[in-house]
Amino acid sequence: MDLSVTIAGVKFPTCFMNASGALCVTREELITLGRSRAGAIVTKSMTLEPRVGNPEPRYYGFTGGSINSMGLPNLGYRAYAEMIPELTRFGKPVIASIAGLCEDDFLTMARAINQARPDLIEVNLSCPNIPGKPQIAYDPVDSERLLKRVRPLITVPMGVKLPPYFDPAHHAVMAEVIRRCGVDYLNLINSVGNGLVVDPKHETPVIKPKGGFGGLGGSLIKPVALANVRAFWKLLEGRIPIIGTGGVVQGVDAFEHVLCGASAVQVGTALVEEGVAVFERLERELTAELAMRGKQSLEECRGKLKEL
Ligand code: RRO
Repeated sequence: MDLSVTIAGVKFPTCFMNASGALCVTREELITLGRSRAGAIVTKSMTLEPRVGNPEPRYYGFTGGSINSMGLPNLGYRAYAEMIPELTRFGKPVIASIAGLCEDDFLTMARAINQARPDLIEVNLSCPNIPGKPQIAYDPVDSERLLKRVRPLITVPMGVKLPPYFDPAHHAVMAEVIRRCGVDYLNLINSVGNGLVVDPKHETPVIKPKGGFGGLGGSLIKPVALANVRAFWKLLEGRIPIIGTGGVVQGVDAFEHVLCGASAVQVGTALVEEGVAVFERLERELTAELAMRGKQSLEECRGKLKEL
């Protein structure tokens, strides 16, 4: 089965790739993604300066999902800019994710990373884990101002990574912001921010930063991810491609994302838990899922959720 997809004019050899943050901080990890069956190499969200991130433990996997408060550990944008030419040689797209700690950081990084020519640039407006910094995308005015300043600096396709929204009114407001800002694709969703997982045996949280609060991922967030993919797909009338992220653990999860409107999917928790072998398994499972339903391609399924 051909699982290749095209997003904003860029061809991906398969629809499965890593979610930013999962096994994509160091050069070694990025090269491992390059050599794997992943359909793209997505970098960790980068900041102006290198960061060690929040204190450990800062990731915890459990039945049904994960919680993280990594705090943007990354090598700094200069290191990723230098690496991009090497990463583009794997014959799959490179997505450079940028996450400023203030608006001007996004502009500086957009200019420099654009010069390094990744295949796409993803503007992360949804990191939930920096103490004292709210998720930008929960403020539509800030989001629009930032995107309108960044947009002219980026000449490769520009994507935006959004957090989950939980109310149709918020979907509607953000869809208009996205429409007005010349966004080439959306990535939905980032982790479900500021959950709290408790270890009853030790009577503690399972991670250290922020009193145990962190972003939730994995199977437990799939319904939230699907709802956001579906809501934005409908509001934007299928005109802006969507990468679905959240709860992709088995092939059928990717099929559900595609039915809701996703063109491709990203894998976070399942990649961290299983390693890069996850991509081959997901391809196999999705191929079987499509074949069983007599589907010839992903395209014929995209957005075709049958409402009751
Ligand atoms: O590094 C993180 O703590 C982090 C980021 Br930047 C993000 O966008 N989403 C997430 O769950 N963790």
